[in-house]
Amino acid sequence: GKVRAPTHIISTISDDRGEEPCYAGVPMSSILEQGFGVGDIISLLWFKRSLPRYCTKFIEICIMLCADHGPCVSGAHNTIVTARAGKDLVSSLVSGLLTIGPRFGGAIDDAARYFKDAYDRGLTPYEFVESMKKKGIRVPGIGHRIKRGDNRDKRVELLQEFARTNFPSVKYMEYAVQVETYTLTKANNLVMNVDGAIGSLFLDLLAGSGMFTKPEIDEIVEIGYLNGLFVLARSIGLIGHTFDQKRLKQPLYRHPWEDVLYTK
Ligand code: Q5B
Repeated sequence: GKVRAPTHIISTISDDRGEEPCYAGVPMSSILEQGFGVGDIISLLWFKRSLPRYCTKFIEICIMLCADHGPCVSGAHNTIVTARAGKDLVSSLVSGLLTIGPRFGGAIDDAARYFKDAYDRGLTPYEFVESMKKKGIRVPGIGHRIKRGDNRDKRVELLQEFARTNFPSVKYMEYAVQVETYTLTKANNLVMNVDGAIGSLFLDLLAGSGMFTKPEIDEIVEIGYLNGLFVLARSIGLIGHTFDQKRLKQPLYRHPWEDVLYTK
């Protein structure tokens, strides 16, 4: 019989060998015929399944709300400086993306991991926050440089509002809100941030949609899919900042001496 030569790559999400490309087995023409949006495409390519409309809508809202947050945040700042140094689009984009991490935008996966672990183990918000403090770990998804208890992040409110109306259950989000209530008693800047809102709500999406088994949820949280939402979303804004600087013909950036403390 025929002997198949061993392959060097295994791929399970897409296939371009036929008449038309397929995402998770769904042909491109069917994707267009069914009016799929970017949330559906993410569902197919990241989760390898079609998710219900409220889930894909939630994914799209995350992308829209995280697309940009002004020129002063870490990612945009790097992109602007790089574009002004005369570098190309991809260099400017990746220099901004490289700032995404545990402090800036890349706390979604850890927020999901820690909120899930604490909620599933039945820790009270007090026990959770104080145990993190003992370990010297900042609670991912909590804290913001400019948002405060009396100046909440509108994006967080919008995500919560959507989920309260459309999700079957928001138990992880409610837990994160209780955590925030406790952290706010410690300091006024310890609000739930957009990473915390997405991290906790995605746990509710995974657990409540009935589309994932428990081992699948554990694997998604362990591998860490969710920072991908911020990376994808913020790329839109970072590309915009690159074009903006080029359009404005901005010169090489040099930080002013007056804004540096020179000391021994
Ligand atoms: N403290 C975000 O810190 C920030 C604490 C905490 C316990 C915490 C900090 C943090 C976790 C990571 C996270 C996502 C670095 C943020 C984002 C996207 C963005 C960005 C934008 C966009 C801010 C003052 C005191 C210290 C700290 C304590 C702070 N956070 N304790 N748990 N989580 N959060 N990141 O203001 O006793 O004085 O030593 O790491 O979720 O990135 O818009 O800018 O869309 O672009 O620099 O929204 O919260 O405060 O470092 O001076 O700390 O609070 O231990 O206590 P800050 P610090 P002490 S959303």
